[in-house]
Amino acid sequence: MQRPFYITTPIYYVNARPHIGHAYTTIAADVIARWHRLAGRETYFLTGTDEHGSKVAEAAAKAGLTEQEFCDRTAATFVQAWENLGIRNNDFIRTTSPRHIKAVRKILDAMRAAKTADGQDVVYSDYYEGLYCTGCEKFLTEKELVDGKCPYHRTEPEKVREKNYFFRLTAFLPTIRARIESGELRILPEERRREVLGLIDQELGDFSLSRERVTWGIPLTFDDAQVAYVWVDALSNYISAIGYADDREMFDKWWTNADVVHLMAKDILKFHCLYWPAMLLAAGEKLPETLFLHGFFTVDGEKMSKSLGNQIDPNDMVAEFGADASRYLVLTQYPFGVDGDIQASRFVTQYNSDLANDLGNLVSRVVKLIQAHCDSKIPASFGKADRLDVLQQIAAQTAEAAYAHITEFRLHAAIAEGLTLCRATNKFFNDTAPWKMAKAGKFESLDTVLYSCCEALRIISVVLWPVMPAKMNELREVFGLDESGLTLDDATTFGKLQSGGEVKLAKPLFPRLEKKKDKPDAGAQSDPNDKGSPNEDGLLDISEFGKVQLRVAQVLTAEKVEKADKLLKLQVDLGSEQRQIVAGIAQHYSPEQMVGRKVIVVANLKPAKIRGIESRGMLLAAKSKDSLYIVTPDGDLPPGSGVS
Ligand code: ME8
Repeated sequence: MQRPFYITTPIYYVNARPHIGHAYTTIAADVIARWHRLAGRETYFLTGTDEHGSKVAEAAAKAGLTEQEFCDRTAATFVQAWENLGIRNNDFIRTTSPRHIKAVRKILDAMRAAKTADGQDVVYSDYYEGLYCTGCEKFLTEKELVDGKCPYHRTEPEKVREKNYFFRLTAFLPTIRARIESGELRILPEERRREVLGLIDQELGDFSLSRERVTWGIPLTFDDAQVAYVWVDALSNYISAIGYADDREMFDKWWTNADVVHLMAKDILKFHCLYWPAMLLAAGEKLPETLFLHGFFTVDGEKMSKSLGNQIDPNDMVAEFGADASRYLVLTQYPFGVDGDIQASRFVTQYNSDLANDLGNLVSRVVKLIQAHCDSKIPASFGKADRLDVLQQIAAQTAEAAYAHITEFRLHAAIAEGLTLCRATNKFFNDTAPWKMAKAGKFESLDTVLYSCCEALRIISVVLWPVMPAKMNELREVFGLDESGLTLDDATTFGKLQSGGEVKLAKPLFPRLEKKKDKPDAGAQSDPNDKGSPNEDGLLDISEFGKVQLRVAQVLTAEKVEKADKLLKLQVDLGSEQRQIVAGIAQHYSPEQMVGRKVIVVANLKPAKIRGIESRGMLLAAKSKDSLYIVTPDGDLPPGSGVS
């Protein structure tokens, strides 16, 4: 009997709405959990929200809400986002819930009572003086600062001196090192393991486990003037959700006797790989088996940030691609474990090629032939067909190979196994050309080929189910199958599909998506209420770009357009002529700011009417979600000068 499998994601801060970074880890954990369930392993999957700390209190005050109201509101957006993405977590833990608070108080008591091997108190009181960044919820060292500021939040940390309780981390580091080196505590990937061992070598100090100045937190059991440090509070979620406070049976099942995996990105390595194991050792509990720290990704080459406006909202992705394709797209941008970059402009092309074409189209073609030549019933196999051996071989090993990847956290490789089988089935279908068999009256061969395609698709429906559960259920329904036969075992033999059942496909599995047309952006021809969209290919022929005439122009007059709060009407001097341009920039520039300014204009556009006003040209502007900046030549050029 395999031990039960318990997998967690970080619990996400509630001071931001869910973004694609949170979705990435949560989808990955869901895929891993679903695979283990397919393999028949008892599995528990936990996610949740991290709701205490001064950052949350500040955000709540800003929003004019009590802390709890604020937490309730944001936690609900996470619950909803995960539901929209088809995440099947067993539980959702919130750090403001009574069961969590109870568990934190219990672990605090356990740590307070603990002694180190040489008889010292694990928890001791002392003064702490340091530079505290509320953004990070942590003290920063002078070394970490850049120009005196926090490198992440670009704010100056506060100088703070307060009485704190400290946790004697240093006493546990040798044990943690030994457990990591023996493999008892697996830290993956290898690069992260080395990083942790390197941190231990740096002779880290003890950490402070309480805060005097913070009020939105869990009061210490032994000093209610202090609250638990947010990381002590947050890390405890992994056990508070599974009965640590008052359900030992549940706790033993999912912790003491389970295979525990914490999944996260590498940003929170120190807390998980050192603080958390030390806390558990102090409390006399076993350590998690595995910590997997995947990479951090950028979006279009830039770090994701609210201020840059480049955070992708998973709900927007679901609206555009559906839950399953979103899950697929998010996980297939780069290998799981390393750092990567996500370019939303590639999503439509990839969706069309992998899902609409390779998979969806294959299903439609197979079903069409079955409807035309097999009375809409799954045909019988007559055992032999050209090239069938190759397909059978690939198909029979796909599921086990994919699961083996999953056990080593190679999610991209597991998904690729499914796609490889899909492409092999396409090749088999194209090479054997069953439509020709039908014409030639070779019905046994036709039946065998079509049966084999159905069977390969059945296996694909299992292998890709963890990443695209709803769509793979739809695929199974085509052959009259439901979730009951959905097991790893079922996918390891070729030939299990019963003949004779009805085949029906109501609508294409993955309808092709149209690439969005490039819409004009902030300039005159655009409707400023339109969000605009990038060119999905991202690639333009040089000759196409050469058609665009860009000119330097000088703004002569500017005025607001009545009843259109985003529009300015500009008269511009283009050197050889004067023109009127209506531009969607009024929320970023006042008429006064525009007069006299040199701008770059797209000069060879057909005249357009915007709110009934003629506009002949567009202004170039750089923009992110909330900001817009007019592009101005870096030098004093006369109006009419060319731009290349
Ligand atoms: O750190 N690339 O919460 P958080 C990959 N509350 N993953 C990303 C990502 C990106 N660009 N951005 C975010 C916290 N993530 C604490 C955790 S746990 C006891 C407490 C994911 O809201 C990734 O999983 O800042 C990362 O570790 C997590 O979001 C950080 O979420």
